[in-house]
Amino acid sequence: MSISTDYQVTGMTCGHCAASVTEEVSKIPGVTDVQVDVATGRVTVLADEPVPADAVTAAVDEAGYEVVSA
Ligand SMILES: [Cu+2]
Repeated sequence: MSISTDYQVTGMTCGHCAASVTEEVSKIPGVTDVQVDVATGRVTVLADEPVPADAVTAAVDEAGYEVVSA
């Protein structure tokens, strides 16, 4: 079963930003796919187990951006 959760992220401006966020969020256990829409700042996290929002927030922060809402 795949769980899909959307997050709103600020600061992303290009494909490199999207790649950085994808790389960091993909490291979270259980995450199977990450889809980033730079234009809207929407990050969709697909996982096969519940992923704590704190973990996603921390990973996005690690990439250099900020989650503004989940
Ligand atoms: Cu960029």
